[in-house]
Amino acid sequence: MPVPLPIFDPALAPIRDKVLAGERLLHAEGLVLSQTPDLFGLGALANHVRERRNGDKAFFNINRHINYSNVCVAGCEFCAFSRRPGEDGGWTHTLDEIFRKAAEECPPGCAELHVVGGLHPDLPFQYYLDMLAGLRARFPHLHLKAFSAVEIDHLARLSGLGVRDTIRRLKESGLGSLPGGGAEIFSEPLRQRICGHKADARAWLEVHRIAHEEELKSNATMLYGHLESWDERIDHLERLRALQDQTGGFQAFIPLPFQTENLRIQGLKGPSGLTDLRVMAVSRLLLDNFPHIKAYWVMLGLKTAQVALWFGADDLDGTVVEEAIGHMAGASTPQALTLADLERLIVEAGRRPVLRDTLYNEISRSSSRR
Ligand code: V47
Ligand code: SF4
Repeated sequence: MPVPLPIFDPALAPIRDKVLAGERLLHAEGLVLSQTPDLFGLGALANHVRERRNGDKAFFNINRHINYSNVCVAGCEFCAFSRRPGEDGGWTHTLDEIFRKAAEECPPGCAELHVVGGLHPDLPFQYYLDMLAGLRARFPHLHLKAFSAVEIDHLARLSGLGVRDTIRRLKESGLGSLPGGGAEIFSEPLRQRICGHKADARAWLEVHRIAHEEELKSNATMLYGHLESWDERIDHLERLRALQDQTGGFQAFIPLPFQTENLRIQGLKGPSGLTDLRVMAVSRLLLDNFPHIKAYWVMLGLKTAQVALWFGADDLDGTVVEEAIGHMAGASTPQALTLADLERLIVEAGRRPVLRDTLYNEISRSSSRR
């Protein structure tokens, strides 16, 4: 006898039955979810899946972001972070500056460096290898989650090695996993319109496939709230789900709400809080083979991230420390949260805080206080 979940939209009833039976939802059912006026019914379905997978846990980690350079040749319409080569406001850190940031500006108990940057036209491949090797030698306890699929695609062209050998060389130098950035929206015409000068959907997915084959875990994102339709959002989730069926290498999906300030593309409002929750819930329901859904507090805002823990999300990301991509585009959240801040947000939301490492191993609080 299925457990009744509180829904009032009759259109959700057959979907509820499938969710309770653990059956896969189809594109058309995703569209029903996207349109239902019953936001709480949708949330209850997503929460059911979230609790079936992760109970009442809400994961978080102690990490630091490092952006080695914002110089980028891609010129994506939605990016406030990047600068063209030679343009005012561009920066490229030396390796010593990167090592100093890792040495001096990591919170106590830090377990992860999240390292990403623009598509720099002429930093040599050796810079990236030396960065990883230097970080690994100095901070062997830190997991290096670095370089989005778009950067790897760029490095593969720059080095002439191809994607697989590029990933192998990076892994030999210390790469621990790939972050999920650069996925944006896979729909070909829209991707062409907003970020046509970087890896296309096929290339993004191929980098992750190869990374998984090379035994690296990775994350996936979707940028939403700009020009995309629900049809395109669901198509994006389905392409991720299909790859995950084949490789099982994705850990977390992170929906990224569009931040609207200082962009080439203008006049867009970005998603409402209700859209944020709806996208979170639909993602949890469609991505039935993803272990985790992350409510990235930097871009969602702290309040929405808390509520999202009841709409499918089971992770808040981490302490972050220094963030440029969202904040240069107008994110109004703090630069950093402490461990205590994250725990308080989670407890206040009625969930159980669980400190994790990048690969979702649980870390006891006492061992994190080094
Ligand atoms: O790749 C760029 C996106 C990404 C905007 O893997 C924007 O654990 C919103 O990928 N509005 C970087 N988003 C962030 C990212 C990420 C963050 C936290 C955790 C993980 C993970 C990954 O932000 C970029 C791009 O897709 N982005 N501009 C903007 N205006
Ligand atoms: Fe460059 Fe990434 Fe910004 Fe696009 S989103 S312009 S690839 S830094």
